[in-house]
Amino acid sequence: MPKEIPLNLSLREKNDLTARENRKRFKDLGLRVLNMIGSPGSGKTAILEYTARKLGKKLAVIEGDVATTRDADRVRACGCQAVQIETGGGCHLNAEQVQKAFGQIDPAGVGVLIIENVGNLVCPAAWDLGEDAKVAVLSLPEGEEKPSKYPALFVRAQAVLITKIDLKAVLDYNLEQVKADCRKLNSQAAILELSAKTGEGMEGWLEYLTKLT
Ligand SMILES: Nc1nc2c(ncn2[C@@H]2O[C@H](COP(=O)(O)OP(=O)(O)OP(=O)(O)O)[C@@H](O)[C@H]2O)c(=O)[nH]1
Ligand SMILES: [Mg+2]
Repeated sequence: MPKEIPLNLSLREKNDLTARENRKRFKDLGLRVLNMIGSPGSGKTAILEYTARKLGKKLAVIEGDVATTRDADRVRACGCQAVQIETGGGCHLNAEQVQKAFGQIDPAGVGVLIIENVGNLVCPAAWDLGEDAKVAVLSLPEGEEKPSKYPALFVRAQAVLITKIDLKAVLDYNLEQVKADCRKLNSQAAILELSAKTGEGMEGWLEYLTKLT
């Protein structure tokens, strides 16, 4: 039966209703769901490729990009289900897009669903998709001031993945300052340092995922 949505709701209210439906469906299926958010090129898909190689079919991924199916193709090639959403210009995913994309996933045997949001440090943080937690991805080449300049994501994230740490020496990056800035915004978030390129710190991320399930 088609669902009834009152006409006078704002876009945000409609989104939140659908997000609630998603959350219930995920819970009923026993799925843990993460909404991964970070700047374009911060290394989100690289982390998912690594994760897919380790978790295989226990992981499913929904990819959000403005255009192309490249990220879903990359992650699928590493051994898990992956569905691409092309927003055609939209700078963030919404709950309805996720609901439709999830319809293409076979949940049997899947423990964790990770939604890679459109590369953007601002807009995705404001839209609920029905996830259990938002995960911020912050890469060293973006610079040290990003958490302070774009706080909305870091305030809401349950985990901050500081990635591309293999570049620390070249970039002369003040990791301790960045972690202190993150903690100032959100004292509860787990902060993990890692590199999808060298694998350094990735066991901490995999452990974080294991504890979710
Ligand atoms: N040195 C280094 N490079 C990395 C690392 N992770 C990703 N990269 C590189 O960073 C670039 C962007 O990586 P992606 O994983 O595509 O980034 P993304 O966040 O998914 O990008 P969008 O989907 O466009 O937002 C690629 O050239 C990767 O090879 C890392 O840990 N270390
Ligand atoms: Mg990507």
